[in-house]
Amino acid sequence: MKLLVTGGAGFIGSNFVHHVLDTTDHSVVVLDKLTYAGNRASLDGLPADRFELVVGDITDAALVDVLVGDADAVVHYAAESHNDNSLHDPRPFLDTNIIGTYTLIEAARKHGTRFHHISTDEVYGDLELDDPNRFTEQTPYNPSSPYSSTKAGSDLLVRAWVRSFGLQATISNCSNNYGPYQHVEKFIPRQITNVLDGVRPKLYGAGQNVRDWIHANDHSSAVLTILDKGVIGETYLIGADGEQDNKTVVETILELLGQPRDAYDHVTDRAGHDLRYAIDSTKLRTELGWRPAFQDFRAGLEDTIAWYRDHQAWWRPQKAATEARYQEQGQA
Ligand code: NAD
Ligand code: TDX
Repeated sequence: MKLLVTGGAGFIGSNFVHHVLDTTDHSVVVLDKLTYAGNRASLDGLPADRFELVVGDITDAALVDVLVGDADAVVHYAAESHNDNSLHDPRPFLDTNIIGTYTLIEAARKHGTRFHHISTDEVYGDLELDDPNRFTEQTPYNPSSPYSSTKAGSDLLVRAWVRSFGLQATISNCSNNYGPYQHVEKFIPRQITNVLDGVRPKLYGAGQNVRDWIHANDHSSAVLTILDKGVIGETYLIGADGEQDNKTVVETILELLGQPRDAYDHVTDRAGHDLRYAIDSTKLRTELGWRPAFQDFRAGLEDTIAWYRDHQAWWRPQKAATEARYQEQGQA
C-alpha cells in the first residue's frame, strides 16, 4: 500500500513511519507543515525508494486533494498537540485540528480513500483517582482544554462523514505516548533534558495527576493492526495499562539519572488540569488481537533517557526556546 501520513515529522507520526518502513512493504508519503513541533531530522536515513516528505499544510485543499487521491490510505496524525499552548493561543488548534481534518476527510470522501483518524483519550475528560472504571468506546465525550475539545470536534466530524457520506474511516483514541523523537515541551522529555542540563524538573501542582503511559512503538503497532483488520466506522481505544502519577514519573527519571529522588520543583499548576486518564483497550485486544510489546514502564523510560542522552543534536536546538516559553507562562 501507499500510505499518506499527515504529521509524520512529529513525535508519534515519525515513530509510525519508521515502524511501517521497518516492518511492512508499504511506501509512505509524509505531509507535514514542519511547525515548531515538526523535525525533518526525525525522518533521516529512511529509504528514498519507499519514502517521501512533502512540506505543506493539511488545510491546503488543492495539495491535499492531489496527495489523498494518490494514496491507498491516509493515516492522520497532524495536529497542534500541546495542552499548555492551547491555553495560551487556541487559534492554531482550531485551524489545524478542525479545519485540517475537515479538508482531509472531504478529499478522502471524494476519492473513496481509506482514512484512519488518530485521536486521544483526552476527549473523554478525566477520572477521579479512585474511580474503578476506565475509559471505553462508550464513555461520553467531555473534553476540558482547547486542545482536547478540538480533537473531540475532529473525531465527531469523522463520525458524521462516515454516517452521512460513507467515508471509509476508523478512529483510534490513545493514551499518553512516550519514546524517542518527542518534543522537549512534553512532560517526560522536558524533565529528562532538564536533568541532563543540570536543571531541576518542574512538576505542575502537587503531581498527583495520573497518565496512562504507552510506548510510541505500541501505538504504531496498534494503528497498523486497525488499518489491517479494523471495521469501517468503528472506534478503538489504545492503551497498555501504564498508569503512573506524575510525581512518581519525575522521581523515577531522577533516580535513573543518578540524582536524589526529591531534586525537583513544584510550579504553577495547569489551568483546568485533567486529574486522571485510564484506558480500557479490551475491544482492540479481543476483536483485533493486538497486544502491547512494552509492558515495563521503568525499562521503557530507561531506553528513552538513553535516547535523549545520545541524541542531543536532535533536541538542543529546541530546548532554550521551549524553556523561555515556559518562563513566560510562569511554569519554569
Ligand atoms: P506533535 O506535536 O509531536 O506532531 C505534530 C506534527 O503535525 C508536527 O510534525 C507538525 O509539524 C505537524 N503539523 C501541525 N500542524 C500541521 C498542519 N496544519 N499541516 C501539516 N502538518 C502539521 O504531536 P504528537 O504528539 O506526535 O501527536 C500526533 C497525533 O497523535 C495528534 O493527532 C495527537 O492528538 C495524537 N495523540 C497524541 C498523544 C501523545 O501522547 N502525544 C496521545 C494520543 C493521541
Ligand atoms: O513540565 C511539566 N510538568 C508537569 O507536571 C509538563 C510539561 C507537564 N506536566 C504534567 C501535565 C500532565 O499531567 O505532566 C502530565 C503530562 O503532560 P503533557 O506531556 O503536556 O501531556 P498531556 O497534557 O497529558 O497530553 C499528552 O497526552 C495526550 C499529549 O501532549 C497530547 O497530545 C495527547 O493527546
